[in-house]
Formats: sequence, structure tokens, C-alpha cells
Amino acid sequence: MNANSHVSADKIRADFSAAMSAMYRNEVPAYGTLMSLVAEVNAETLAADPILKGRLEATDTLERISEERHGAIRLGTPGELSMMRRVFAVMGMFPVGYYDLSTAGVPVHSTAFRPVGAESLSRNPFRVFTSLLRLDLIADEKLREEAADVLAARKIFTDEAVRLVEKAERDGGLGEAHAARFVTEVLETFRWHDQAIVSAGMYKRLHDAHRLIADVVSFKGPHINHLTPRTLDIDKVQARMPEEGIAPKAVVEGPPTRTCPILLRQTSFKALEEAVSFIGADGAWQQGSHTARFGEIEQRGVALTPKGRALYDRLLTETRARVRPAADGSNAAEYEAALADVFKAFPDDWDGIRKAGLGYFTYCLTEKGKSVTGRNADLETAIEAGLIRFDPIVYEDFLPVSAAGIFQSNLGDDATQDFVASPNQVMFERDLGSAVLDEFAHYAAIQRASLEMCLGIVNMAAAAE
Ligand code: OOG
Ligand code: NI
Repeated sequence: MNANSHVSADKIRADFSAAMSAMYRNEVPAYGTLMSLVAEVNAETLAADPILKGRLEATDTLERISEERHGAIRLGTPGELSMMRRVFAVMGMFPVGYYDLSTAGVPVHSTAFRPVGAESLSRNPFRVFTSLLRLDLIADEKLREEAADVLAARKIFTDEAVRLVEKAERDGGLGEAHAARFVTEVLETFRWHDQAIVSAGMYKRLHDAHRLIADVVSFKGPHINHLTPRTLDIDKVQARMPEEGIAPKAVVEGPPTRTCPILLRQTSFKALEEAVSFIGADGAWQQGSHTARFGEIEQRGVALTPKGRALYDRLLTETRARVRPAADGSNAAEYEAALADVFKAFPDDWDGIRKAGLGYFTYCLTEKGKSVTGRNADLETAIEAGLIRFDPIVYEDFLPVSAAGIFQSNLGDDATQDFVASPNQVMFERDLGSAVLDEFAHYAAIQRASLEMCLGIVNMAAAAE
């Protein structure tokens, strides 16, 4: 088959994201409710804010928003992680960033598989936060070995999914029928299974070691544990969730409410208690339950440069030193007030953020800039003269402190546990079978390309004069 008859990776990803959303909606009805609420609030926000609407249109990102979501899975073994990397590559999703969650008492480390490059992102930015369980952080050696044995025996991908990945790698893509089959086969890996692969006794021991270990080890596969739609006004959705019968977690993770959103703000509702049957001693199933799957929404803002990110991290640390948000929400108002107060030190207008070198932006010629000939301009002069406009680049990644907060809130308030902080990116990348991409380099490249393009045109016109 020649390359021309291959379905694009972007299309496979968009189809997969839609199929996953339909499956999760079916499995967790509250997710459907949240999607409708988000769609309603997004429509209201756009109607009330023509500048935002114009900006999203100008940057080709309006279309993608209603289709936009991320999910999360937790894997058990290096083999599962490296195969998952190959599966996602067929959909044009690559590992970006390394997140160490051990510092937050969660025995995993993670990356985010996502599209890279402006065009793929605007087509469909579907991402999956993917964690690998760290059995090396479990103290009980016997339990560690038992868990490793259970994980070694399970197969999370269908044979056909593996065959299709190999075919895509060999042929450089998949034709239409194979691509469609690939989507259905890979979806199986993310499906919820209400029959555990361990006994109730083993589940309890795993659960006692850490709830997350039980979630990873006890099931046939890495069920998708949440899918998160993107909202344009997280405060409004958070406020309306109770009206829809959904109880959100006490505080929104990330930066405070701002005029110019930065990075990522997230909130979730607690995991549902779901019926599960465990393997019984006499071959019969034994009834029990498990809580793992939850709902989340997020609002995305501008991607920050290393300088901007350092400022964000410093301000967040300062806030949390003043008020540590309690898991039960009892000091939520105090925390929010402290957050708003401390973040006054972060400029809150686009030009201020840009000029201070805190955020990444794309640049493009305005209508006036396109028509003008013979204007030798540096960037700032061209912006002031209305020849070039700039727009914030959306943050496409995650935040470790926020991720830890999301993990904790759905693991239960009593689940806080200390591990010695032990980031191990080298081990993660070895298990993954490749290095993770550097998020900053990627945003910088998008910014640079846009700048070169429009400055080139403005100055070319000048040179021709
Ligand atoms: C992943 C939690 C992290 C986010 O949005 O920060 C996450 C998990 O619970 O498996 O999804
Ligand atoms: Ni999430």
C-alpha cells in the first residue's frame, strides 16, 4: 500500500478520542452531564467575550475546543509502557515531559502522550496522562513480588491491536479499514472491567499498601480513570456543578482566577464507588467494590517560558506555605484568598506577560501588515504600528502539584502517605523505550517559527522598497 492511501495519524487520534469519549460517557454518566455543562458554559463565555472568540478564531483553535479532552491511565510494567508508546505513536501522540509524583505520596511517575506541532494540535489535541506504577517504592517485599507476578501474567493489548501497531510501523501508516479496526481494538485496553483478576484478600492487601496499587494491579487492564473536557470558564462550571448533582473537590488546582489565564486550572469530582467481583476461593465470584474513576474539567491558559514557570512555581510554593489546602475543604476560602494575593506578583495583561518574557506567543501579520510595503520594522515597532499581532500559545501539558492534588482527591482524604522523593527519569525513559520530549523546547519552536515568518515578510517588503 502506498503512503497516500494511509489515514493520517491526526485523523486516527481524532477518531480514537471520539470513541473513547463515547465509551466513557456510557460507563460514567456523570461525565456526559459534565460535558453538557461545559458546552453550555463555553457557548455563554464566547457570546459574552468577542475578543476571546476572535482570538480563538484567529489562531485556528475555536474548532478544537469542543472536541478537546485529556484522559489518564496507570500502567503496571515497563513492557506495558513501551507498548503504549508504540500504540500512541500510530495516533501521532508522543511522550512529553516527566512528572515525579512520589514527592506527593503517590507511587508513580508519568509522562503525557500528546500531539506535537501546531498543525496536529489544532486538528485535535487529545492527550493521555500516563503513569507507571513504581513497585520499587513499596516496602513489603513479598507483596511487591506477588503484585509483579500478577502484572507479568496479564495482557492488556489484544493480539489484533499489537498486529496493527506492527503493521503501521512496518508500512508507515494504516489504510482506512485497518485504521478503523485499530481504534476499536485499542479501545479495549481502556475499557472498565468489573471482574477483578485477584481475590478479595489480595485486593485488600494491595489496597492497604496503597489504594493506587490496588487500582493498577487488580484489573485486566488500565481502565481510563477520567476524561477531562476543556472549559473556557472553570469558575462558572465549578459553581454550577452542584446544580447538576455533581460535587466538585474543594479547591481548583493551579493558578487563581485571572484576566489572562496562565498554564492550567483543574477541578474534579470524587471517584465513584463501583461494584466489582473478586476471584473467590471456590471458583465463585465474590462481590465487593472499588473506587477509581472520576470526572475532571480544566481551563487552559498561556504556556509559560522557563522564567514564567519559575515565577509560577515560586508563587505557588509561597501560597501553600501560607495556607495548605486541607483535603476536606475546610480552609478553601482562605487558600483562594492567599492564592489571589500572592499571584498579584504575576503580570495580568498579555503585553506585560510577553514583554517580561514570561509566556510564549505566536506572531502573525495583521491585514494592515499584509498590505503594507516597505516598512523596515523590528518586532516591537511593527506591533505598535499594528502590522503584527500576537496571541498566547496554549499550554498543552500538565502540572505536577495539580496532578498530585487530583490523584489525592480521588484516592480519598485518608490516603496521604509519604515516600522519599525519588525522581528517576532515567529509569522511566529506559522503561518507555525512548526519551521524553522537552515541553519548553517545543513551545519555543512554535513561537520562533511564527516570528521568523512574519518578520521575514515585513522586512522583505522593506528590502524591496
Ligand atoms: C492522573 C492524575 C493527573 C491531571 O489532569 O493532572 C491528571 C491520575 O489520577 O491517574 O490527570
Ligand atoms: Ni486529569
